[in-house]
Amino acid sequence: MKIRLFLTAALLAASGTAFAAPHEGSAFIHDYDADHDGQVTRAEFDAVRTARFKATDANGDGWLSEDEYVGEYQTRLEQQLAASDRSEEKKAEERQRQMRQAKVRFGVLDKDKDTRMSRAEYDASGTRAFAEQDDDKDGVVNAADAAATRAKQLAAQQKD
Ligand SMILES: [Ca+2]
Ligand SMILES: [Ca+2]
Ligand SMILES: [Ca+2]
Repeated sequence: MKIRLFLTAALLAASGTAFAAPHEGSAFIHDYDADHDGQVTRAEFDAVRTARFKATDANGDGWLSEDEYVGEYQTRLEQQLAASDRSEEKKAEERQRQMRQAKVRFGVLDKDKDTRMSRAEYDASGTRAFAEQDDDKDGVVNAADAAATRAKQLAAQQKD
């Protein structure tokens, strides 16, 4: 709990956009569009990722432990859930699902399985996330990219 409080404070300091209500489906643009022009350049994305890595690395040792990684994710998830108009029951389901996925994700990203994530492993995950969002691969994520990505994710969810 202490770590979460610390992270919340750190994130508030790092990002003024953290508490605005994200429109479902454009959370990526909401999170990374620092100059609020409605699109996310790779430079904007990298700047937020750098700040986030620092905020996530609660003990400042240059590595992310699973607790640090999952704790930072949960802080952001709770903000998204708080801004969502879904029922409490749906939110509880979503929270459980997302937290499980966050742990799985940490395990996948920690490629050499030394139970800590290096900056290089973190950056590789960022590069993949950006590429996934940038549907037309022009190096900028705009509303059309976000809508296309969202449609694909929904289709994938309906499959399982
Ligand atoms: Ca922008
Ligand atoms: Ca650390
Ligand atoms: Ca694009």
